[in-house]
Amino acid sequence: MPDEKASPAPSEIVVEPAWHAAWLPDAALAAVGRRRVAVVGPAEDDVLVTVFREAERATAAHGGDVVDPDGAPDLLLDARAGGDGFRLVRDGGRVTVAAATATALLHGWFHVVRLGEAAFTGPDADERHAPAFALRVLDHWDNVDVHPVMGQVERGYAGGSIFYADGRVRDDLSRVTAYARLLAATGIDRVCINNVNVHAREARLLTDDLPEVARVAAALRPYGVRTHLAVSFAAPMTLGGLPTSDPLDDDVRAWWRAAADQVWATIPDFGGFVVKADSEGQPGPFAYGRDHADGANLLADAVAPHGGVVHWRAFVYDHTQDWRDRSTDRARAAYDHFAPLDGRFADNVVVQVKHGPIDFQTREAVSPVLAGMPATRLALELQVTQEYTGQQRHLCYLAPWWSENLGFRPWGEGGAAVRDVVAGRGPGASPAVAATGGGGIAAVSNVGDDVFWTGHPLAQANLYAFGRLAWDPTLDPAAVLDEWIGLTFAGQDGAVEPRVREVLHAVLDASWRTYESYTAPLGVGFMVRPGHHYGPDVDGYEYTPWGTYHFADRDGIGVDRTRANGTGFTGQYPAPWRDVYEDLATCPDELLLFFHHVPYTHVLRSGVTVVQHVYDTHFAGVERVREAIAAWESLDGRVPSDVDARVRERLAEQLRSAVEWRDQLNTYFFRKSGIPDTHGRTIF
Ligand code: GCV
Repeated sequence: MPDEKASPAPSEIVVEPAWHAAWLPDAALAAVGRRRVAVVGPAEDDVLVTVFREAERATAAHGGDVVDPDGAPDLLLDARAGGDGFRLVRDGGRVTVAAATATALLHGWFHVVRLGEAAFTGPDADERHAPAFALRVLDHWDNVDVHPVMGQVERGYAGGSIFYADGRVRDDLSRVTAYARLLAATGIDRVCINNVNVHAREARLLTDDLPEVARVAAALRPYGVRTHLAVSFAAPMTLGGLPTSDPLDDDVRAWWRAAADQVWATIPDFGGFVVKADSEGQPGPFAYGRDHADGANLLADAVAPHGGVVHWRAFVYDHTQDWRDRSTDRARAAYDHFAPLDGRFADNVVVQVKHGPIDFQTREAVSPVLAGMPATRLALELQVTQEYTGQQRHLCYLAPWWSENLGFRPWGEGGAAVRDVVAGRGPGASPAVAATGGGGIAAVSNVGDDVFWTGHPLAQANLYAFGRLAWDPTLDPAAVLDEWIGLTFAGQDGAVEPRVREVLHAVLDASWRTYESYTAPLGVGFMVRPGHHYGPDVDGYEYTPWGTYHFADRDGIGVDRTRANGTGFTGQYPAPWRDVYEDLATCPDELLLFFHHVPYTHVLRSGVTVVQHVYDTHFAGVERVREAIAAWESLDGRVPSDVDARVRERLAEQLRSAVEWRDQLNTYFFRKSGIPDTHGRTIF
């Protein structure tokens, strides 16, 4: 056991052949595995035992050794230091990683793994590494039962849940621990294990099934990952038998306090609750004439004695709109509901805001809520699962998109960025927001019980990149991809064949823009098949209650969200964006149809008309997919055959689907406008 005098323990390492090793194949451990490694710290800490076992696993696979700290280790891992994160000191090729907690030490271990040989051969250094965000959460939209419409994992494209099977928590949770290991290697340390749409069965996780939740927590804990639950606002009624869930009712308050007490009595390191309230049919405070601060503070009060957090989602809008009503704008809804409540949320409430004002589209503006609540802890919510970005059948490396969102500066050049706001460092941040470090970041996971975890093997890169950007949002997405390639495709010597690296960059680096180019254009969004959201259907949502319209007619297309003539949404932004978006002349091309209704003949800043842009990008997008296929095929045996086969199958579907998108979109725009393609290409 690791203690002040660590010595190797008998190996209990289990090899997991049932699923793909993702970014932690043993080959990726080659550099550390060849060294002499020592671990010191409190032996009773479960996570320190994990660090020790990781060192054992690596050295057993690659011929190194786990040694006592006084046995001249090449790598000393020491959990007795102070400060946040971990400190890495390299002195003449000898590396010491020191941290105050075993979890931080584990993150330091994986940092060394990631660096490989460079960890030991680089110049002398003394570096401190700490995560940018205190809260780094993955949300699972997993149901215990298989939902008749949504399946087991809502918007899941990688099979069933890794947590549940046969209507209950799985007996064998070893895969959950393997998942926690992958997450720890990126720096993620919190997971919410059930869907924010909390159905009757899943609501019981909070009470009757708590011992089962405790088993999941125990499976995540060795890798320093804490468990959260999504709860139903109506739980006092549906589970507690009370006549109301009114947040100001004393019995309701007492019920939530007792429920929280029981949760923490069962799982002492439990993280907190996630709540989707008054949204898409979920219950909430509106039923009692209360607002979202009343609702969130009710739960915050219950979890506060335990140091718990409430992630309260800002995804609140009217999903029963009338398409004839041009004055209601879904994009406005979150700001209209939440910005007036700024300053009223308790210190342990995090308001979780989708990156865009609508719903995880391939392209939309950054949500103005992120700039409108300086006295509230805000979290940025991203979607790793590819609901609107190809459903893990299309290649779509999302890190460049997330990076744009994190780096967006709502107050203009020189001002704070979104990544500063959610770290509690936005302009005018209240002392409480600054002191807590803000609300951090959360994302919907893309993982299921598929052998490759993510359906498309290359969609693993998105999960990896989310974790890395959650740790350091300033990282370059291409560099993050390079890390992922280096780990995932490591050969036995720990190195990656140059051609493999080259092809993976070629097919992934720009894949988000490729996907954008053959789907909905210029920020207009949606145009997907209703319900499952896969494939094109330009008018699929046009006359529905969901509030996602493009207003195409024979002359033009787009949503007028200006203050001058439209819904006034542009006014929710601070300067300069409120004016940049308002003015056709300055609005960025890629968001033009998000903010303006324009004629098809409108000339973009790029110099081409809107309709010609649609034709050009849709033809080009399909060509990019063909190039990706050719590049992948050129690998010819350089990647494992199971990965190769799955990727080829997905690429074939991507091409089929991209052609369908191209032809439907081009034909739609041609039929509406009657304007031919200037290059005379085939439009049906
Ligand atoms: C979990 C979108 C998705 C829903 C999801 C919702 C949300 O509307 O289509 O499946 O529900 O977002 O984020 O709550």
